[in-house]
Parts: sequence; C-alpha cells; structure tokens
Amino acid sequence: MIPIGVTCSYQEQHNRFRLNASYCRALEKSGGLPLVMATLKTGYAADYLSMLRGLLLSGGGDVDPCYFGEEPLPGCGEITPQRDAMEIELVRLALEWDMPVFAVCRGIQVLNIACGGDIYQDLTRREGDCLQHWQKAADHHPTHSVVLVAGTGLSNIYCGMESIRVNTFHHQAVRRLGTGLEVAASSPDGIIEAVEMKGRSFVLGVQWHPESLSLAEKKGGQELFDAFLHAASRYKRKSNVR
Ligand SMILES: [Mn+2]
Repeated sequence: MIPIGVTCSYQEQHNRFRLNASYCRALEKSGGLPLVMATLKTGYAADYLSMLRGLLLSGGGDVDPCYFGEEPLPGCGEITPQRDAMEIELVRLALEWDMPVFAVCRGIQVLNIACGGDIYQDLTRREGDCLQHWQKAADHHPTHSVVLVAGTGLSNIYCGMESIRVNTFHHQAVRRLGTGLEVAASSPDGIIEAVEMKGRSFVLGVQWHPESLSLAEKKGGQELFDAFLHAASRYKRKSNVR
C-alpha cells in the first residue's frame, strides 16, 4: 500500500474536521493507504511529505481571494484561512519535490493559486452564460461534458477520447492559469475543468468529483486514481532538494 496524504475540510463553528470517505475508498481501490492530514498548522509540510508518496487535495469550501490579490466579492462563499495556508504550503513543497499531486474540485483551485494563478470567485457573476455547474442530480451522475485536450496526460488516461461526461459541484473555477500549468479539459461554456503540469511525475487537477464516480462504479473516476497511484508508486524524491 502506498501512503498518500489527503487534506480535509475544517468546520470551525463545529470544531471538527470533515472528509468524504469516497476519497479514501477510491485511493484504497488503486493501492493507496490514505493518511488524512488533519491539522491547522503551517510549518510542517516537509514533515508530512517525508512520510508520503503522493498528495491528494480534496474538495471543500472557497479559497480566500487575498491569495490572488482580490477583495472578497458578494458571491464568494465561506473560507477557512487555516486550510488555505496549510494546503498552499503543502502543494508548493510537493511541486518542489516533484511528488505526484492530484487535486480535486477545490483542490484544482488551490493548485492553480499556489502556482500564482487566480480563480473566478463566483461563476454566476461571470460575464456570459455558464452551464449548470452545481448539478441537482445525485453526485455520481455525470451531467455535463468536458472536451479533453489531445496529447495531454489526461487524454492518455482516457485512451484518447475527445470528450467525457462529468459530475459538477462548483461555483468557482480556474481563471488565469498558474505558472507551468496547462489546460487539459474544459466545458463547452469555456470553463477550465482540468489542468496539468508537463514534465512532472504527475500533477493533475480536475474540477469534477472522480471519487463519487468511483464509489458508484461509474466510468471515468477510478482511472484517475489508478494513474495517480501508478505515479506515486514510482515516486523518488529529487536528490537535489531538502
Ligand atoms: Mn463543471
């Protein structure tokens, strides 16, 4: 079993951490040993990552817009500043170590912001019409399509298919790409739905929820965890770093 760190939500008003078990089940199905990173502290990224062979950023609430130089707009939801700080620190060090990173939903936004990009604080206030990105169907039903960019790692994982259908529960989305990131999929309304980083062992962010697809044994979910764990199994920390 390959140790994978999984971040979780922090519900300050209830004094509890929270993680949908689907992430852990999906990791286990691909040979991963999930280690939930339930901390509010920064300064321990190296201690954590030293124990791990991959980092999974889970979904959750909104990211503090201060990280990309904006004031909060009316459509911005609840933020958890401790989680933002801890996850951004973790991602940056994981990228420095070329550790495999898989970022889901909120995670793709954290990954993009950690690389210097920014996000739409609220898609409903974006100019131009958007699809429904917060579906009313149950979480394992794919409801909108995404077009895959040919030649990307994501396209390879999906055997060169031109598009797939995904589930969708987000009101924020990647806007300006962070350094080194490339678009791997977008929805027909032009929203970036997946990003990756070329020349890395594995850096993939998806806006949808593959863990829910996996739990329901729907197509397109477990394939991503398999690819992530394959990369994690081959991970060797670069010798020229700490
Ligand atoms: Mn979507």
